[in-house]
Amino acid sequence: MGNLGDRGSPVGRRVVLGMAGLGALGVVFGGAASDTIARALSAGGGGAGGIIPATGGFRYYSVTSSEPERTEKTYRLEVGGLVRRKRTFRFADLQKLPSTGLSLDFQCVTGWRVPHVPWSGVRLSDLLDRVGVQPGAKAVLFHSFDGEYTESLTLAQAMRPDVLVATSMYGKTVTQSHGGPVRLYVAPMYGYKSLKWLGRIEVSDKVVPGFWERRGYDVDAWVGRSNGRTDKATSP
Ligand SMILES: Nc1nc2c(c(=O)[nH]1)N[C@H]1C(S)=C(S)[C@@H](COP(=O)(O)O)O[C@H]1N2
Ligand SMILES: [Mo]
Repeated sequence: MGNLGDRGSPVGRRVVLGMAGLGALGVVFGGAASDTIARALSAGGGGAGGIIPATGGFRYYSVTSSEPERTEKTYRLEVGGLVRRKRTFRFADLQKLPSTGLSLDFQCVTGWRVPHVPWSGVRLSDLLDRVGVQPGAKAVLFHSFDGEYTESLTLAQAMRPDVLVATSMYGKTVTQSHGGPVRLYVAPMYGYKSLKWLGRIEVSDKVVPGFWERRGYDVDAWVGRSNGRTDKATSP
């Protein structure tokens, strides 16, 4: 994976139009390039070692054709919208906040599931408490610094204890391919809610359907209770 720059061209739209022609149901992703990267990672070439096994493990997904790069040093998380105090958090600022660990399954709506993934980071609720949520706030919107991907949660969902602004996965800083250095982990919902390369959080008066939700996936993405699927829940 080379130095591809900050923003790639979005491939999602093109791929989805192709899928519509097939009448298929399933999350589609960055196509051949992503498969190649996933194989490279599973072979250990991406420095991810054994954490992305060839089968039964994470698949690498991105709707952009290149990966955005932010290091622990250059990373910034902006938190704004309907908050009392707008703030920008550096990686080191996040590390100073109370840390929460969760070890729960990660399930993609296409069917793959990774058991017992150890995550840690700052609870989204703790972060929101720091900035103060204004009356009238009903939702939290997330923007990826890949420039394309978006997600949102209702405020009640965002305040759940199993929703993390994740800084670590398998005991190390979240890798670039997995959306590091900071991504969202929404434990009780399908993987598409767990936005990678988290750059901005905006507290809002309404939910805005995210990237895949504008393309047909459920906005309330509870594992086993949405998208017509019957998977076992990933979080109590
Ligand atoms: N920015 C961004 N976040 C994203 C995605 C994406 O394409 N771009 N894909 C989502 C989907 S569908 C899944 S299943 C997970 C995959 O996470 P992984 O690439 O770490 O396996 O990321 C989610 N977050
Ligand atoms: Mo997914």
